[in-house]
Amino acid sequence: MNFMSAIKYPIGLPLLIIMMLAAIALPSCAVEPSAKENVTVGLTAEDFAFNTSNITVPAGSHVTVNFDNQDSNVRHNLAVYDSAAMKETIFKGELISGPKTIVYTFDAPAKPGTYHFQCDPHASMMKGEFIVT
Ligand SMILES: [Cu+2]
Repeated sequence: MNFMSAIKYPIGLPLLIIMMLAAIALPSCAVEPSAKENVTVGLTAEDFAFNTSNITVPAGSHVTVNFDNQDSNVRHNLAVYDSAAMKETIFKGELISGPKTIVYTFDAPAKPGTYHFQCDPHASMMKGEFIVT
């Protein structure tokens, strides 16, 4: 063993360990999803009706819904399901009694498609398409 290899080894081993750790850590950083798109939607409930019959958001976006319930002493909410059959719940907002506003936040489905939104207590009257593009 010459002088140089005796010197290199104690320096080289920690460096090798650092490089191995970096190799393990870096790919997991690389697959992190890019920053979510933020979307803000206004939704009003008045006279047992929503002010819109469709809400469109980008796939996987972070959705903020400014919900305004204008019906005095009536509880409304926003809930999003895979379909009107409600097999899969995407988001179920807290019921609020009007007149009151609430801010709901949730993530849109990653898969584009036409989903369903409604007010849970009045689903037959208050409903629409939740479209993910
Ligand atoms: Cu309602």
